[in-house]
Formats: sequence, structure tokens, C-alpha cells
Amino acid sequence: MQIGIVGLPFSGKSTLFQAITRTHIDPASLSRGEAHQGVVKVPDVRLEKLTEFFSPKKTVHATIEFVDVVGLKKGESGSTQFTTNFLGNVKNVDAMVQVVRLFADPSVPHPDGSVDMMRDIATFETEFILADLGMLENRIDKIRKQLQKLQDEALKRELPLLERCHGFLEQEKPLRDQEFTKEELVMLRTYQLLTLKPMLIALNLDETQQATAAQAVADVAAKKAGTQTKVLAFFGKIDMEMSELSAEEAKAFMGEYGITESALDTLIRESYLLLGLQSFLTAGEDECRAWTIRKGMTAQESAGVIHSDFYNKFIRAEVVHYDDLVAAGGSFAKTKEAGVWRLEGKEYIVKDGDIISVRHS
Ligand SMILES: Nc1nc2c(ncn2[C@@H]2O[C@H](COP(=O)(O)OP(=O)(O)O)[C@@H](O)[C@H]2O)c(=O)[nH]1
Ligand SMILES: [Mg+2]
Repeated sequence: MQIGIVGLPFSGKSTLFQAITRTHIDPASLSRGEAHQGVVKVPDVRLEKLTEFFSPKKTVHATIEFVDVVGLKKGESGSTQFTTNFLGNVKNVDAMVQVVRLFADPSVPHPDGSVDMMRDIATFETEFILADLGMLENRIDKIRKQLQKLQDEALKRELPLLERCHGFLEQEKPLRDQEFTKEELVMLRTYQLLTLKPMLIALNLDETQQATAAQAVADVAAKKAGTQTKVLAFFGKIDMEMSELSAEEAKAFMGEYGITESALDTLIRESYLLLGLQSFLTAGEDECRAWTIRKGMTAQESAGVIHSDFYNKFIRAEVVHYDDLVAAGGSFAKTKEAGVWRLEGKEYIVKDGDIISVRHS
């Protein structure tokens, strides 16, 4: 599972990438436009609390992978060119964070000549819709020709679905906002459609624009009302400087700028949710840990994430929700007294924040 950071040239993609992965990319490799990927810890206050309760030897966070998607270039005409190389790179990611520039800095050029967030957001939407349309037209053509030669049941089911998708795109509706059944989504998966990928819009502001951040987010959110697209703001320059500080230094620094919560922590958590992921927890004196599962996974499947033996030899799961453990002051014994500690079978659907201990043979 991978989140792609996309956006116009100079919008702040590499700045964001370096801030969340806490890495420094060699400026020479940045200017050569090389792709970079990095694994990022998903911030989780629950894990901090469990670490307080159990003082474990080890605390392990869930992780997600980010990639700085490259390949978007300034075209002959002067405006941005969405090359097949770039679109091909985007196909490979599972969800996107689109960085949109709001910072004004005149020393940083804008490929389209001025800072205009709504225009830049629309540019991406249009290009992705066109790419999907082109792809679907080719495929629909091919299927129609094949069906004239031979009556293939799978293709017969696929054709009306692709035609429906084509219809939405013609009305400039991204596919992520349309309703599909599970089976339809399976059929569509092979096409790696760009407008079907979950999207988070991340507005990149200057430190001087803090007062207007909430309004900018509200404006874009209003524009995207009724869609699946999420919107948030970050402060590229400050966030990058902050990522180089220790935890205490970062706190003092945030205080100076009047920031209460790191925008990047929110962005990382939202990205994780965007992928349809959630965490269950394990807690004990050896280790406190967040494990990544997809929404809807059962207790047995979740146990298999810890170890394949746990899947094969699964008997039951001891389950208590994080909130209940906190209410019981961190004592499993007290959660039993309170009746919130349960034994669950194979088919139990694990919830975000469940603390689980697997009983196996
Ligand atoms: N003033 C200001 N400059 C920024 C900010 N974010 C990025 N930049 C600068 O804008 C330029 C382009 O940023 P970069 O992250 O390389 O953009 P990319 O082309 O999207 O990867 C760099 O010189 C950054 O230092 C910001 O929030 N404020
Ligand atoms: Mg870059």
C-alpha cells in the first residue's frame, strides 16, 4: 500500500515528503527529478498511552509508505504537461495526497504563472478525467470488437460497467464519488483508474498565512462538498524545519508560531484512513504495538497479520477496546470486572482500537 504525493511542479511535494519521512534528499537528486519513497510511522496517541501503562521494552507504530511522484513537466506551451510517464507513475499508487500551493514566495516560480488554488485543483481533476476517459475508450472499443467474434461472459459483464464509468467521466464526475458494488470494484481494479483513487488535498501555506488557513480549507471543502475528497492544510517550510527538531524543541517551536498540533501528524493519520486502513493494538510488558488491517477484517485474519501460525492455529481472541482499558485505568483485571473484556471467535470483525491477545493451539 502506497500513498503518492502529487501536485504541480514547485507546489512543495518534495518539501512535504522530506518533512513526513524526516529525511534529507540530496538537492542534486531532487533537481534530477528522481522518485523517492519512504516509510512513515503513523502517529497514534493510543500507543503513547499504552506505553505509559505497560512500560514495554519496545513500542512499535503502524507504518505507511509515501512516494514523491515525479514526472510532471513544463510543456512546450509553457503550461504543465501531464506526460504518460507521469500518469503511469500515478497508476501505481493506492491513494493520492495532492499538494496545492498557497504560499506566495515570488522567488519560487509557478508553472501557470500565478498562485490560484482552485485552478490548480481543477487542472488535476481535468487531466485525470481525460486520462481515464482515454483508457476506457480504448478498452471499450476492444471489448466491442472481441464480442463480435465471440460471446465471452466476463466481457459481457464488463462492458456495461465500463460504459457507465465512461458516462460519469463525460459528465466530469470522478469515479471515486460514484457507487460501485464489491464485484464491480474488483473488475475495475485491473484498470488502475486514476479518478477512482482516494484523494486528499493538502494546501501548502506560508507561516504568514496561518490566519487564512482555516478559511482556505473551508473554501476547498465547500467546492468538494458531497465528494469523497478530504482537505487539510500544512505549512511546508515550517513543517520541514520542525521535522529536524527533537520532540521538546518541536514543542517550543510550535509554541512560538502558535501551533498546537503538527499538521503533518494529522496528514499522515488521514492518509492512513484514506487507504481504508485501521489499527488494532497489542499491549504488554514486552511490546506495545499497532498493527495495520483493512476495515472489515475478522479476528482470525487479523491474528494472521501478527503471525501466520496465529491464523492457522487460531482458537479465540481476547478483546478489550482501548477506550475501555483507559476507563479501567490500564488494568486488564478491572476491564474483566467491568464486563468489557470479551472472548471473541474467528468471525468477529475487529474494530479500530481493539486491544487483542490471540489464543492459539
Ligand atoms: N516560502 C515557502 N516556500 C516553500 C514552501 N514549500 C516549499 N517551498 C519552496 O518551494 C520550492 C519548491 O518546493 P519543492 O518541495 O521542491 O516542490 P516540488 O516541485 O513540488 O517537489 C522550494 O524552493 C521550496 O523550498 C512554503 O510553504 N513556503
Ligand atoms: Mg520535487
